[in-house]
Amino acid sequence: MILAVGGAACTPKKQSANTIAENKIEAPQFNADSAYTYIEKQVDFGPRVPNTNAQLACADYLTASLKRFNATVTRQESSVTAYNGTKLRNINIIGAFNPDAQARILLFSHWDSRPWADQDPDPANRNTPVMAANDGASGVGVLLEIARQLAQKQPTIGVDIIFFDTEDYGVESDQSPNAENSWCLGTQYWAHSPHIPGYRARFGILLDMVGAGDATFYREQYSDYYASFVVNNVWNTAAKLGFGKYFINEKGGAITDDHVYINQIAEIPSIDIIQYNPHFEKGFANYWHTIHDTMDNIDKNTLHAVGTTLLHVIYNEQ
Ligand code: AHN
Ligand code: ZN
Repeated sequence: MILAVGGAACTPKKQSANTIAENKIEAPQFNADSAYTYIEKQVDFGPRVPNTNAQLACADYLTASLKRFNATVTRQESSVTAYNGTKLRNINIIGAFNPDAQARILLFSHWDSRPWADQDPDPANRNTPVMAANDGASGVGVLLEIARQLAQKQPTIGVDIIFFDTEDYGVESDQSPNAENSWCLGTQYWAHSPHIPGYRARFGILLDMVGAGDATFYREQYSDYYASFVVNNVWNTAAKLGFGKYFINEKGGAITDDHVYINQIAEIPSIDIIQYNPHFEKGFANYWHTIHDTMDNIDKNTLHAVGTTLLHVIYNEQ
């Protein structure tokens, strides 16, 4: 009963409105304005496409932000090879909170922008990079606000936040014979070569496209296959907090995303909170991978629902 307020009958002390009964820990308040600003800040660099100056500028911003929130920061830079043979500068940015704690949670999002708006209805736009306000920046913005909260109140458990690069350089199987494993290159690199050899976490949570007003998050199928206990935890927490209109407790799509490699290669049970509606033709929103993935679609209510749910999951982990 996460939101029950007030103490047991024998507790004379007045409790604050935020106090959570039944041994639940108090979670700090997620500030959606702050998360929104962190998204806007990334978008202001322009598309964060690998091998561009915007990539470098945004990497510096993300690194500096995590440092400002007192994380122990590792910037993991490498070269990865895209499906078409292009060498991509990959920059994974890792922030460790409570780094000495043995028990850890891993939170992650991709921060790169897709180089081509190949789903745009207008063929003239299909070589234009995506601004990636939702598909990239939204998850990072929520995690930066969580980082700010972690700096203010240390949870019992250790938390690692990873911003993965070069997620969105992939193609579908009808586009290239090399399409397999063409997505999530930064995550694949890290899963093979984690910043700490033998890195372990109790579980992982990926945020992907978590900022749009029309968002619904169904139970993604790889998440349920590898980590149903985490899906249950997150969706139950959201329901108790009153966010059931976003977190739909029904089967969603099976989506090849960063969490698949964290499950399969790093073997950390991990889930994907991703905007996907199995009742829509494309599943993804109609602005997905178009030039219309801009701040116009970002809604603070959705950021609030996702961020608040995550904070409760983090602070209730013993
Ligand atoms: C596929 O469409 C195969 N995967 C989607 C992963 C993704 C792209 N998430 C955001 N952009
Ligand atoms: Zn994408």
